[in-house]
Amino acid sequence: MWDLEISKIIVNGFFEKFNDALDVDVAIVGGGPSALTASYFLTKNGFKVVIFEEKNDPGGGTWGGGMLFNELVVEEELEWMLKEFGMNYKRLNGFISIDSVHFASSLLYNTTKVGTKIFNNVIVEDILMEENRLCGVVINWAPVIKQRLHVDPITVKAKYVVDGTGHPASVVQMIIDRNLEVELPLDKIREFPMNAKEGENFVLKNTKEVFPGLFVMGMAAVSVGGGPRMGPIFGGMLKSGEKVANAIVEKLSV
Ligand code: 48F
Repeated sequence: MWDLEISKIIVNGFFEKFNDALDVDVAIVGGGPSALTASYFLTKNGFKVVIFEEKNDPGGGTWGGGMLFNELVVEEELEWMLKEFGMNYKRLNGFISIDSVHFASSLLYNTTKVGTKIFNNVIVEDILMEENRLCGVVINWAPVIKQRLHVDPITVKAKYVVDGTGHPASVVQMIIDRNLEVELPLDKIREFPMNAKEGENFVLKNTKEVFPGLFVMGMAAVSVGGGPRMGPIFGGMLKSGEKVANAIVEKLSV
């Protein structure tokens, strides 16, 4: 019977992937552009990477371009990475213009093609710690949390965790909420008004390990460091993801 066969294929396929994702080299929280870039380079280097994304559609803030005009901008110096991802684009006055749907789907295609596992509709609701170091994440189905169902989560072990949750920097916030000491220059997580050029420099500078076992990247790195937002220019997100990947590759290779 086809219907039963289809169900079995789905259930078995899912649990084979999921079982393998319970103990990984790197767990990335959030599936935005920095996460998709970081995971691509990490997986390509032979590490086991999982992304947990609370929404149905990973890609974060990429799909809508600027103000729903579905086009976005990247700095010209990142042309090499767009070529690596096989993207189509136009060069214009020192910038690159890309269709945002093409950009999002290319990032998703490339990272899943090299072997990154993405679990959508899964929320990271807490952190897993051992001897004052992050060693994993606590996950649940996003609808469980949204519907306030009283259901316990499960845990995933990771050598490194990366906060790619964007503006709220949710994983760093979980550490702060538990009164653990985290490298934070301001009184709380917050970003400053828009300034594309400064924001793009800031995101790269502040992409780093902020707590043992935890890196921040993308907009999370900006809000944790208190830098300016940059709007619909995405080169900083790509560079931030690549920087995290290089830093973790170096650490895991010793
Ligand atoms: O914000 P987001 O796109 O991450 P990013 O890589 O990129 C930022 C840009 O999109 C944009 C910008 C560029 O100039 O300013 O904002 O920093 O995506 C973050 C993703 O994390 C998910 C959220 O649904 C989004 O898709 N997310 C947030 N918290 C959690 C989470 C969580 N606790 N568990 C799972 N996913």
